[in-house]
Amino acid sequence: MSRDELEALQLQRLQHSVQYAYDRVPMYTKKFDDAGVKPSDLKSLEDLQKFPYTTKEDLRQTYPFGMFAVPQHEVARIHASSGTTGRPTVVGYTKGDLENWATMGARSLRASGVKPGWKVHNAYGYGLFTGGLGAHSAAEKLGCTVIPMSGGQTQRQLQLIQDFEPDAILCTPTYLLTIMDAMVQAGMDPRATSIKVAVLGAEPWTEEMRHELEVGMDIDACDIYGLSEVMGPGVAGECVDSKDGCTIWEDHFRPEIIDPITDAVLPDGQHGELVFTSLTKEAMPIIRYRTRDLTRLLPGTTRPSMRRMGRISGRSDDMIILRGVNLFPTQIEEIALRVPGLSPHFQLELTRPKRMDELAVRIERREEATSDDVASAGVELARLIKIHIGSTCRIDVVEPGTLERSNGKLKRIYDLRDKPAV
Ligand code: DLL
Repeated sequence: MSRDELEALQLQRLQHSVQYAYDRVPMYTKKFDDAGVKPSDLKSLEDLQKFPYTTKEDLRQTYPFGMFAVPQHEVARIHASSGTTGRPTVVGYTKGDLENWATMGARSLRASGVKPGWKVHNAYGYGLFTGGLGAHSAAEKLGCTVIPMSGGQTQRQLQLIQDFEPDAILCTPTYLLTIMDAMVQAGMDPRATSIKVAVLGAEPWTEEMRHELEVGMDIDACDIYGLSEVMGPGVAGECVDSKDGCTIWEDHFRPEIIDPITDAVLPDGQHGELVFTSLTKEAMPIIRYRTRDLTRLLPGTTRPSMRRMGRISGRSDDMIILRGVNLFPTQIEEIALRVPGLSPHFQLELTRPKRMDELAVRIERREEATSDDVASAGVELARLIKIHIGSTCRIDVVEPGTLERSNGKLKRIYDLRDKPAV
């Protein structure tokens, strides 16, 4: 399909999706009416800019099922994301939505080098989190044998990897590092397992981490992106041949990049906040959803008609301003991976004990770190952060596995600066 053909399809689907949302979801009816726009105003793809954004707050206000566009008996499945505060965000899928999701997930896995007939070890968490069941259906749809291990129980993961000999593993990138470290600890050679491909997502990661996993495990490691509000894993997937960012499945989603401060739409190539509009969703159509994820749109390569997204560099709500210096947690990760003995599992704690902001980095040591490594690691990390970011901070090196995780993800930032002192 050429780009022109794809855009013609997008416009046709977009017109339907916007009309459908307006007719069936009172929140959209009101939002469009308040903004003075009608679905019939959408005559070109650019006209989408006339429509208002949807935010996580809109989803919270319609909790639990107010965003659904079909009667409950047509909702085949519900997922929810916990979020950091307050009510969870609830999402629903019709049978048709689940079918499309599995198809896009299968496409993502296939692009990343997973092949039909392979054994796939799925270590994304099962349950309300979209990762486990989303990746499961994707692998099943592709024709793989799925091992639904879920997250956690690292020793058991090692045993099943040894005994079942999977060809691919699906999990968060930091969890694969935990698995790799645990293998070394257990005397296994991580380069000698049956795993050839890892499809990793659900949290930001870096090229440094890709390199470490690929070399450390002798695998191809590819990225997969998604979010519950839009669908789940498989909104975009990375191609193993190019490893140049995730291709967005633009026959089902229309992406935009906006300036998170002015809300203006930015041209391709510029960095900003990613916004998605669903083109085919039935249970919960989503119009111009502000993901808060920061990235940019790039031209298609392996799939020329569909655009890619760059790596997520951070979230617009995750940027820390520390004594005037802008800082994203991924910058700390890049630096931490250069220090022997340190893992990329860390949390940032911001306080303002007197009048100055203070940053503390709590970071887990590697399982295999020597006592010499640990002694010098904190000092070295503080030194590198000072050189590369310009900020002074306190480092606490903690034991492996001690920082709290949810769905395999760490809560990266504790901003206690505006909280009253206790
Ligand atoms: O994390 C869905 C998912 C599961 C994607 C498994 C990939 C693999 P949520 O829990 O709703 O859904 O979290 C969505 O996670 O807005 C991003 O901030 C982040 N995220 C997801 N994938 C990536 C990625 C799932 N590949 C939020 N790179 C998103 C960076 C990612 N961040």
